[in-house]
Amino acid sequence: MTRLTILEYPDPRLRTIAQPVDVVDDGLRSLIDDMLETMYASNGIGLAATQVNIHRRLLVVDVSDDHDQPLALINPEVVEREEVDVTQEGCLSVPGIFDDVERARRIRVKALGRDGQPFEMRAEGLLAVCIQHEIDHLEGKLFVDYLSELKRQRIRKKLEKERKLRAEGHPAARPKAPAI
Ligand code: GNR
Ligand code: NI
Repeated sequence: MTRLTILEYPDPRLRTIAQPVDVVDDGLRSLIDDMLETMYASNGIGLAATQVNIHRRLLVVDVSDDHDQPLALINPEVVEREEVDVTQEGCLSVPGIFDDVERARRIRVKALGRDGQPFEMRAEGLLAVCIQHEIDHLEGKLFVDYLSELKRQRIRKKLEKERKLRAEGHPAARPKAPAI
């Protein structure tokens, strides 16, 4: 198992549109395990392959308190959306920033599992939000894209400043938990 490096906004690689996975093999399963390890180590509830600079349609989620409900979705597709809700979101690629985003409250998703078999699932609440947030990553989209241009500009400047300070050897205090 390997902990992977998470790209951070405004890294342009986060804007890459991921390509479909064509074979689910041991190499892909090993990547899934590395992504789960990386997600848990960062206290995240989801991680998209895009965030670790792998531009394939693959995401992992686990919204359980005990980190015992890992789920991998390969080539995921939202096939139904019901109701909308506003939730405060965070992102491991936009550390320390939290803001409200409107998304579907309930969804049906089609995907392949880590065994390569197609499945369909229903999700609601935080799990539904998280899956939509991760699928956005696969499209090169970040939650800050839903905020105003002014907010996004402020966030970009703040993160660029922190990055510069870190490069100079002044690590800015960084919240470990991205999420709620
Ligand atoms: O850990 C995360 N928490 C979170 C909280 C609210 C809405 C979405 C998320 S996803 C985020 C991890 C992440 O950045 N996944 O891409
Ligand atoms: Ni994210």
